[in-house]
Amino acid sequence: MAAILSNADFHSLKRALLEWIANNPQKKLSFLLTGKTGVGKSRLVNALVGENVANEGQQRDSCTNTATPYKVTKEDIDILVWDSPGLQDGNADYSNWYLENLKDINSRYGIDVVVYCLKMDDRRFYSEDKKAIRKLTEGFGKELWKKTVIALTFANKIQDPDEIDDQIYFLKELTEWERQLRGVPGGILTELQIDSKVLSALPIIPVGNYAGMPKKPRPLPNGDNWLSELWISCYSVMSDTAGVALYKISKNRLVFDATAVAPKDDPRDIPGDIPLNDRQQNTLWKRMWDAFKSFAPQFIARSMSTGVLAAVGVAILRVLNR
Ligand SMILES: Nc1nc2c(ncn2[C@@H]2O[C@H](COP(=O)(O)OP(=O)(O)O)[C@@H](O)[C@H]2O)c(=O)[nH]1
Ligand SMILES: [Mg+2]
Repeated sequence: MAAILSNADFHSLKRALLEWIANNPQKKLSFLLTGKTGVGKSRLVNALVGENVANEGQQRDSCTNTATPYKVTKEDIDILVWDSPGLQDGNADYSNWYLENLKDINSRYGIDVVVYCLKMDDRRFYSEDKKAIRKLTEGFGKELWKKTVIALTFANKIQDPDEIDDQIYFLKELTEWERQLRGVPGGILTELQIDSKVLSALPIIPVGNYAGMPKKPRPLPNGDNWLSELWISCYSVMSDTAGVALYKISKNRLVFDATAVAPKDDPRDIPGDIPLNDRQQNTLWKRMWDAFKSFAPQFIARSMSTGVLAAVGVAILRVLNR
């Protein structure tokens, strides 16, 4: 069988891709974390960024704090984390103030991804959260949901109270959250008339760190590695240039390992590895290739169909990661 891509082609494609990544114009990444105090925003963003950027367990209560982001620089990219618990505290004056503040941040710095945190083991979807979701939509427009990931935190704590089957119970709880968020009819986002395509693409990701759990690392009840899914979901909703910036700050942690499911790290630490399974690897390449291909017309022109390149793409990503 003839090789679909010659060695020389493979190497020049790899070089072109590396150069394109290195020349990515975006030098900052701006994350907005929102959700009630104590839902795990700080812990989640630390895991995502791979550094202790936000102080876990600490309350940033005063109004002045939202305007000051947590900051860290990685691979020459300034990472800004805006932490806004104030939208969900039920105080209408405050939440208006927070919203104006966020709009100001957005116009000055841009927000690359919004992570809306809800505590999965809460027995109910709080009206404060529903109000905050309405407010955010009024303030930023429906487009906001195109760059949002909904994180269901404390997912590792979900256990069947009847002790019959944790996995089934977990999937039932997940379905119930999905229904309350984007169910037709009845989901809050459906009520807000967010475009159905945007809604079906909106990632709703159970995430769970191990704090407070027995020290044994544990995957989610459905066996997923929550960090990998969170990472690829953020990558998927970001703009092309923001996605490359996220790839750059995470490159050393990405592991192209189809079999890895559960985080291996000490539960008390920020997880190191982000193992990507086959599906996640393909998602990464597909998005990256869509953004990159117009910079590599020579490869498309020379009898290499997009399909062929897509097939070798993951192989190239693996090589880049060595
Ligand atoms: N079991 C468990 N504990 C968590 C999780 N996320 C955060 N925590 C703990 O919950 C507390 C509050 O977390 P933090 O990130 O500070 O919440 P924030 O107020 O939303 O920023 C901390 O003690 C965390 O260690 C999670 O997913 N599972
Ligand atoms: Mg916090």
